[in-house]
Amino acid sequence: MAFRSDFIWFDGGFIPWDEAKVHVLAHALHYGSSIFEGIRCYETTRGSAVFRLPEHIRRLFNSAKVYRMDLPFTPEQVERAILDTILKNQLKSCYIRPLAFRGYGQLGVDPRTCPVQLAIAVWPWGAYLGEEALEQGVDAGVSSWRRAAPDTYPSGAKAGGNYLNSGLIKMEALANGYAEGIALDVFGNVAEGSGENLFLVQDGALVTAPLSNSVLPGITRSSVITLAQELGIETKECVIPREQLYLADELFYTGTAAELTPIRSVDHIQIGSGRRGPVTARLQQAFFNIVSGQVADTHHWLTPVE
Ligand code: PPE
Repeated sequence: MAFRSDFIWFDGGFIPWDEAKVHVLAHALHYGSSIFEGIRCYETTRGSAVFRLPEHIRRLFNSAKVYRMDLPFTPEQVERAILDTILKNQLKSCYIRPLAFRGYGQLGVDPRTCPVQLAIAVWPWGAYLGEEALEQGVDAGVSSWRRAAPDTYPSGAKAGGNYLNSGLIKMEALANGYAEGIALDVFGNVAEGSGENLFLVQDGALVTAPLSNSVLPGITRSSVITLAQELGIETKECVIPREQLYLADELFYTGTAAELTPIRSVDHIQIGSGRRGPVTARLQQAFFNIVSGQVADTHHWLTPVE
């Protein structure tokens, strides 16, 4: 389906999709001063529901706090606006993109006099790396571009500017024939994909990089850790040297857009059996069972749209 819907929520009200425009001198266009979220709304057996909405809103406000950005709405207002935007566009399932940015005011690096604006768009978005990737897995390559050092662009804040780096990683991966890249951190240890966290399965245990290795505190990441613990799978957050990627039994990406996508090769080296492994399959199943409403939402991860 097309990348659009009918209405965008912009600074407190709805406007038609095609009218959601900004001035070319908006601060964010020049200096990357935006923060955003990516959220999914699923069609469950009991109606549409948003996955981990309060956690995404909290991360949005956390990103704003890091960048000293005062959002002109409360978390409750943003939550209501997101649900209203889904309803207004009459979508049963969709991707949700709240975006806050420094708008048109004074130009120059100091953003303090620029108004902070907030927009919410929703549109249908299928499998991020392709429908068959969820089953077959994707080919990935370690990027020559590193994630930013912790004291440069903080990876704990989901800021627009961070995605200049993600774009370099993604474009290089595609140019090299991979579906996605894997970025190392400034010390050469494994960080994450251009828009996904990364998990290894090694000797039955689940391993992912700690937040100190330049990764986004992914909400899918935290959900997968919870699900693994419930399934009795040992989980560890520890520093992952590059070669451990090749030696893993299973590898997969997690993210709101990517959900749980297996990785079948890294740098043309086959991972495990070269197809989705059993631990990945179990976790995928547990995840999709919840977001489809097929099992009870015991974690209270779903916010009904109506
Ligand atoms: N790392 C990065 C760099 C990242 O952008 C995402 C989400 C994640 C990890 C996973 O976080 P979470 O969604 O909370 O599990 N990437 C978003 C944007 C993707 C895009 O192409 O735009 C997303 O998945 O919504």
